[in-house]
Amino acid sequence: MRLSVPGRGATAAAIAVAALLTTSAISTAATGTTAPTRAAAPDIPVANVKAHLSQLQSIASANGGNRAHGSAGYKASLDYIKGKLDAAGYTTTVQQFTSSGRTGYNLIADWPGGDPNQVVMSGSHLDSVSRGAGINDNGSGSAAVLETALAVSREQYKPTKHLRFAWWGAEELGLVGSSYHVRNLPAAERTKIKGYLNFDMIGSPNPGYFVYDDDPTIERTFKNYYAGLNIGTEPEREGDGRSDHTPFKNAGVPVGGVFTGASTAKTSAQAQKWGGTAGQAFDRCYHSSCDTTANINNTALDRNSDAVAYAVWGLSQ
Ligand code: DTR
Ligand code: CA
Ligand code: ZN
Ligand code: ZN
Repeated sequence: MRLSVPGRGATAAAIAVAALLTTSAISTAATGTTAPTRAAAPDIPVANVKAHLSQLQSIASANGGNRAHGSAGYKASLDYIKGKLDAAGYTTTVQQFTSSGRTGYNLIADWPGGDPNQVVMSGSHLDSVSRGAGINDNGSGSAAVLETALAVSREQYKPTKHLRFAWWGAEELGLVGSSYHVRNLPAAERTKIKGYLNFDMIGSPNPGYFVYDDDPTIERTFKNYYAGLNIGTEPEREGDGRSDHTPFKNAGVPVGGVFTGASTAKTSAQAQKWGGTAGQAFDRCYHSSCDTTANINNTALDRNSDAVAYAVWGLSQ
């Protein structure tokens, strides 16, 4: 679901304009001056996102069925993501912590370049609950953020701001990894983060399209993306403060994100607006053993993966 600047009806002229817009500046023939322009976000291939989900599923299956904090499945998930990022030219850092007597890890990946005093950060928790593989919660966010980071590398994107990506450990134990990270950030580093975008459950099988109503600029960015697809969104209300954006928000960092719903039932008004099944949970496999690769709505995953890229591009230039 590419949302190109000229609109989705791709005429030859629109394609030509889109091509021009990917350059850093265009000269205006009339005045001879140059106007700064914005690079269009790429269409994230949902097949690539799904391939990462298959890998996370295989990792869980080979390690007792889950990717929970302190397990071999968690560490293997982290190594998988880190390997892809290292090969793509990221500077990666593994941050270790202890929770409930077990070692946990956050993975931080910096894309070299951009203004170090203006950081745009995107993150997802990588741990599952112990009951299952955690493919919607939260392989979905983890894979979409990974594929967006890989798209940055493929395009050799040179944003004005500095891009950072994160995969958090032990979210399911109470936002442990992200809280540890924020607590250990020096104040000077914290204030450089101009926005933190969170992606936790973005491919629910009976999806809703929820946008966090936190920072107005970030919220507007996601709403614009959905407006371009003609999809009405709703503010995220299923337990505000229940994911890794909360420690950032509490530290004064502007936050935002999207979410497709957990155990709350879809109303009939929502089913009319978004399709799917009224009276049924957005994710009937939430925190269950059936949260496997079968527990993903491809359309929602595709739209939200593209929303990640749209926001990362849009907020970094
Ligand atoms: N943090 C969740 C599920 C969850 C519930 N409400 C929200 C709102 C926004 C993102 C996520 C969630 C979990 O990992 O279980
Ligand atoms: Ca896509
Ligand atoms: Zn969860
Ligand atoms: Zn989650």
